[in-house]
Amino acid sequence: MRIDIVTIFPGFFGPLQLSLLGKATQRGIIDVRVHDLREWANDPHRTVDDAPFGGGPGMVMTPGPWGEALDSILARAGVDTSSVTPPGGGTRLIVPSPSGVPFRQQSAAGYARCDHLVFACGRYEGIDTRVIEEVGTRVAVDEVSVGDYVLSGGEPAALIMIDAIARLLPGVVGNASSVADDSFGGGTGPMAGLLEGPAYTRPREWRGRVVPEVLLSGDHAAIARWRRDQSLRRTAAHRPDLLGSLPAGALNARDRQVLADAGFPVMAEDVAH
Ligand code: 6GU
Repeated sequence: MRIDIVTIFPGFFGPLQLSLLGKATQRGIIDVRVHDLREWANDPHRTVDDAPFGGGPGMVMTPGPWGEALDSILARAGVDTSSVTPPGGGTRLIVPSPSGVPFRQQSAAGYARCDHLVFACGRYEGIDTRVIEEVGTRVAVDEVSVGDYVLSGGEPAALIMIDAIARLLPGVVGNASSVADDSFGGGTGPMAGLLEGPAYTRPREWRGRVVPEVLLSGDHAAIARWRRDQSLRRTAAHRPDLLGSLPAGALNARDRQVLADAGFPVMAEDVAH
């Protein structure tokens, strides 16, 4: 997958050379290019922002440099500029924005099927909206938010999205099933829609705290049931909203009992909608 990033802070993307993403680059699975927007500013001060029309605080990024940057990157990538790319392939432009559509595990899975992603990182007050409109006549554009809080710019949001997308590409994460079982993994397995429970490793006892006996029992059915109980409790405690959006029939009588014992009674009607 080719990934182009346009930013006024190229140094922000140093972390892409580390860890899993660094390995994915070395293996040729992702090819990340970071571009400094100011290369396309044509005044001596390399200006990229200006005061908002209509007044208000902060600055808005000017359309000129953005238009030229994106033209250049899309042309170099051989994008057919005459038509919008269909979803699920080709090139997409992602504009991180607190006003965008929510980024979810399913969004990451969709982007992981693209050949080429371009991230346009603007500062918090945003990019002149005509850039998004105009480029959107030539390539699929998504304004995307990573959560209900405000960041100072799109860069950390782009890092988050690139990490979530890249780890879904074949060969990036060693064990494919560790991707499928994750919280929000979107898998169709028994844990679909629930948060992951706690994990333990050696030593068996640490600072007087022992590993739950069942995990040492070798009884795979009992271990699976215990893990499901833990997932249910953690989901109820941390993300009760997720329990409400489980598909009908996702919770059996035992699951309901576990939730009731934990103080989160779930009525049959709550899950079968
Ligand atoms: Cl994508 N950008 C900014 N600046 N703030 C955000 C965000 C994005 N997502 C949540 N907050």
